[in-house]
Amino acid sequence: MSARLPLITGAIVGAAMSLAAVAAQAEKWDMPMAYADSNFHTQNGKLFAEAVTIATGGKLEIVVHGGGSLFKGNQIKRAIQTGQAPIGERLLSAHQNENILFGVDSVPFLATSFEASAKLWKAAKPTIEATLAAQNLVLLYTVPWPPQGLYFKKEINKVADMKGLKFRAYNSATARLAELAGMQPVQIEAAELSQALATGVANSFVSSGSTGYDRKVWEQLTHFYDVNAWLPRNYVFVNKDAWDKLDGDTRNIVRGVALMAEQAGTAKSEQLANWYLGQLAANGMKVQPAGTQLQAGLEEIGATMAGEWSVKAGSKGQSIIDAFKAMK
Ligand code: PCA
Repeated sequence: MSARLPLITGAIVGAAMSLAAVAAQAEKWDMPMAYADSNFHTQNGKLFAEAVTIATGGKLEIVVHGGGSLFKGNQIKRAIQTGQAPIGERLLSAHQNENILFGVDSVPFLATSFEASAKLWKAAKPTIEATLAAQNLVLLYTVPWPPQGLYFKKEINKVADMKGLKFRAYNSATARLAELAGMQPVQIEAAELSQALATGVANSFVSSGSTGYDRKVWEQLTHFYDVNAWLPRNYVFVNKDAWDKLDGDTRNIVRGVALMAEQAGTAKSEQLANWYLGQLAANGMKVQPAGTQLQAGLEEIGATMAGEWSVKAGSKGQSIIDAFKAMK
């Protein structure tokens, strides 16, 4: 009996030591996200975080901070690159002014449905992933916003009717669209959109039904034109140094959960797209397709922008477009 005691004691001490080792390795990652807590991207990000925490047995705990509460949208990429936060989510095309390739999903009328958006992403992903890797960032997953349409405070029948409006932009492509339509662009994060509309800083914008719904824009605006111009993506990414500190098993778990988050988030976006438009209408907005003249004018602007994008994006951009077109 007594001879076995040291063995048992040894086992207990051993177990306690390995528990202590696990506790010492446990990591907590803060994850800044730019959009409202109620937004579907943020909800999806929270599920991703929770699933990682569960699947790693608490070894890696991810805590989401939505609504730009930890870092504002336009600060998130820098915060991750400099290691102020290990993981975050941002609108990919917001970095188009830094590298034109990041704007591949915001070329008007290039990919106008969920199906086309998935193909375009498949064509672009290797290049985007490599571009991020060169910036010390690891791409985890992306989810598209529903198709982009135009919001106004009056009826718009042709591009000329937009002249002089103050147009809220969320990246350089949307600012360029404003310029080409004779409007004044003003860069505003979704988190500040309601206030910008209420104070008259902006009186029009392009976005999904999702953001119109999140920001209750029916309180100021009256018309939505459902033009399906493009489907921009949010992406979730990790600082490479933080990533390299994880052990191989944990990295595999994060990769697996990210894959499911991409599928779930994309399905949600598609499921909700028309529901959001229904909500805009239920709250009094006139939701309709663009008339023929407006559509033709927008397509002309789109063609100009696609040409400008191609010139700037050079051969890397051309390979993406060629790969995308070959999938059709
Ligand atoms: N909502 C975001 C980006 C695209 C979208 O649908 C926004 O308006 O900021």
